[in-house]
Amino acid sequence: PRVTVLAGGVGGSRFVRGLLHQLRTEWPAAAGGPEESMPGSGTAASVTVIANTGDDLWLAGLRVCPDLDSIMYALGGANDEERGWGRRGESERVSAELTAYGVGWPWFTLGDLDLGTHIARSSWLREGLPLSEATARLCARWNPGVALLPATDDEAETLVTVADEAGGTRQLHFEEWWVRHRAALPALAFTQHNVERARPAPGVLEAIAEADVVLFAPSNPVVSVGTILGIPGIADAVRQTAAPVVGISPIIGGAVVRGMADACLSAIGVETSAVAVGAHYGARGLPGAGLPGAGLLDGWLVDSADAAVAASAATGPLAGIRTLARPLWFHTVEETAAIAADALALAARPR
Ligand code: GDP
Ligand code: FO1
Ligand code: CA
Repeated sequence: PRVTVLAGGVGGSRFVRGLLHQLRTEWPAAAGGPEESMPGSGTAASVTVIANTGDDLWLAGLRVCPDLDSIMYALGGANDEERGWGRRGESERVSAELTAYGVGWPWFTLGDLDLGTHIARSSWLREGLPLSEATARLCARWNPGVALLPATDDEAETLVTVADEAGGTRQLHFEEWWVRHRAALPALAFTQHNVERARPAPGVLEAIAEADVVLFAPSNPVVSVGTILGIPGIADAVRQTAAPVVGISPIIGGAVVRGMADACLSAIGVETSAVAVGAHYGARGLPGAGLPGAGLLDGWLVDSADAAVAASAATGPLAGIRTLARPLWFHTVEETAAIAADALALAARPR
């Protein structure tokens, strides 16, 4: 099957690693009865990841793409597993030099090895190549095992609106809000700068339209999946694809597993719960609850801890969405592969 995943950095890359493990070890042997067999079975498995580019920024004259790099390094086996971002075995000599010159952000560390990636990418961008082509060239070295596409080649950075001292508001880059302030400044709104001018990168709409299954990784619904869906044309492609669309909840038992999704969700008026996030994405073919237009999901995979609330929401907020409750913690790659298998099984259930 052709599987297309919308993904952010840490949650996205962990999930895709499990998905690849699942497809490589269980496919095609996993095909069970007709209900369990995957759409598109019979073809070789291929995975396209559409990555969030809202976290991207120019820093020290270089284009930094945190989520693309997190996915590329993680799937290429070069990531720092504990930190969740950047390269394993990293050193920070250049960063100290930049800080001594007052260049860049002293609280945002570009590691020496990671800087090689940013320099190579920026060099290609300055030659006039689009980000998607620069990403393909970087991936030629890391062999992530997926087609890794930026959501857009255009710059549409996520800005966070917070209160200022004078009683008004100001905007800061998402990375400043998250890394410098650790999400401690209450977020009033998230906006994508110049998003109205952004177009989906080459291959993005095709990957959604021609997929056998479309998955929303358990990534941040606002600043990862939300910003991908915010690029004009992408949400409509999800609404119109013939493939089943299944999301995996990043919220377990009313809490974010890690990160700042709760602060992001409250800014857009969505409760931090698996039911509320599923309802926010909405049921395909029905008027959307949160996003403009119709909803996006055929299926919503929630954690076993949320089984009862999801079942009781089936005739209310989650009406029109097939739900399945299974363990959703990414402890080992095998457990993560089982989550991916559950998502694919949910996608294969008849509508
Ligand atoms: P980021 O770009 O690095 O912030 O990563 P993503 O947006 O891809 O993913 C962040 C989300 O991953 C967080 O909101 C978490 O709720 C979610 N997450 C992290 N670990 C797990 C896990 O073990 N299981 C599930 N279901 N979600 C997780
Ligand atoms: N996260 C941090 O918490 N501190 C950093 O200094 C930092 C530097 C950094 C450099 C390159 C890169 O690709 C990612 C980096 N991150 C850093 C992670 C980044 O903040 C991610 O966007 C978040 O994890 C949210 O997606
Ligand atoms: Ca991110």
